[in-house]
Amino acid sequence: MFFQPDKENISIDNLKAVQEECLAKTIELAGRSPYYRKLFNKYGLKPKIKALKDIAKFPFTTKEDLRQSYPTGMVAVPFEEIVRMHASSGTTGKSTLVFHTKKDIENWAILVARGLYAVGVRKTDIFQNMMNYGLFTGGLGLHYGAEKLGALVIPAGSGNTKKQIELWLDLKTTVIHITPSYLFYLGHVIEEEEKIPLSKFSLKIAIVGAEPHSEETRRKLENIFGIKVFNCYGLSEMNGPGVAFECEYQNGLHLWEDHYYAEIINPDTGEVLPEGKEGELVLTTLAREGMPVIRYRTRDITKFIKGRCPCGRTHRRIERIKGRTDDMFIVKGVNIFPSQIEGVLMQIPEVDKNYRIVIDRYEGLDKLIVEVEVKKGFFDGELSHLKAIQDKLTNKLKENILVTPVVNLVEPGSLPSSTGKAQRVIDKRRL
Ligand code: DLL
Repeated sequence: MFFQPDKENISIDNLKAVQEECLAKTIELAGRSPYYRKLFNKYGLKPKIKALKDIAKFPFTTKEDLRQSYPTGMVAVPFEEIVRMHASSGTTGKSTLVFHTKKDIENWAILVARGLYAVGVRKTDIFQNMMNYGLFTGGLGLHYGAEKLGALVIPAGSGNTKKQIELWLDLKTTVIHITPSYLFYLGHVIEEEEKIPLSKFSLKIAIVGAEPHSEETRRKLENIFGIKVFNCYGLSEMNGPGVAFECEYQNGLHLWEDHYYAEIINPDTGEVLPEGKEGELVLTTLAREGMPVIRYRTRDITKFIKGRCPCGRTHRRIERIKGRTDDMFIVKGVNIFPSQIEGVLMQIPEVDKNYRIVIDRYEGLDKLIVEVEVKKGFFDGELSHLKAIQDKLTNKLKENILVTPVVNLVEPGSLPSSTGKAQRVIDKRRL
């Protein structure tokens, strides 16, 4: 049993009091790191706050600031207190490093265990962790959380798909942790290559995260595997997975507010938005010792869901991440998030498990190409059948994104697949 009612169902007033106390400690501690000490001096800020609203005096921290303080400029405790380091999975520039004390690792495991329990994982479960172990936080983060809960953890890592399936069958895995794109790929290999009936698997739950995905994708994965799929959000700068987790109601992700102070801002102006408005999530660590981070701009777009969750947890829920401010692309002047395209595709029964978005420019005009894998049965040699699917997809996409795409239908398994975070958008205008 891993449920902390005194913390998870805490009254709003008490939660605010906890946040105020922890925020004061965090600001004081952050002032001991070389990066924040210099920053506070520059702005004439005292590392002290009296009330939660005082956080507004402090500037945002960005990915670039983390890079500038590479490697250890934000560490706030004597270095011998640090027991673990992780890094972000960024593909450009220097990685951003995050350092943890023993207590930080323990707290992170507790938050993950809370989330796992909330979606129904128990001590009796066999938990196969299909995320990459190493600098990436998806492997060790969920590993420690699932162990804390008492489940049997199989540290399978990502990739090596045939071995994964073998372990999955032989050990009667009941819960997996995986990216949504890898789960689609696994489904393809099981059905089309290994031809194993899904009834042979004991799977009940998949925890998915690490990349944006739509509600339609969740439903499609649930139908393919006959399981429940739950969303887990996090980022390495804030430990990793487990910042926010769905509960059994699948209606938003509870953000653990005793460990993170959350704000939603207008990404263009930095203005803090009223509750319920969509914008960029900004997070402050409230209990981290090794590397406190103040007002970190996640670049993730979401909003708070108003009202209480029937599960009784009082920590506010965020909507699933719509995308990242830097994932949004503009075609013919229209702003589009890949998740909008995914949401349309995954509702259409003829669509199989993978797709890709290519943006190009011909004779000065933007062209949006959507490549879609179509289920095998529809490649029956009748061109008119394919044309009908193509027209349906083009019209549905146009209704939703207001741009007419070129839809290319391809056979299942023909688009590049991923065992980690998928790269779905190729913007040739930037190449
Ligand atoms: O992806 C941590 C993680 C691992 C989360 C496993 C969940 C599960 P980073 O590599 O630092 O850390 O990437 C963080 O990934 O800012 C989001 O843009 C995106 N992301 C993470 N989880 C979700 C999610 C991990 N559930 C970045 N939905 C974040 C949408 C997500 N996007």
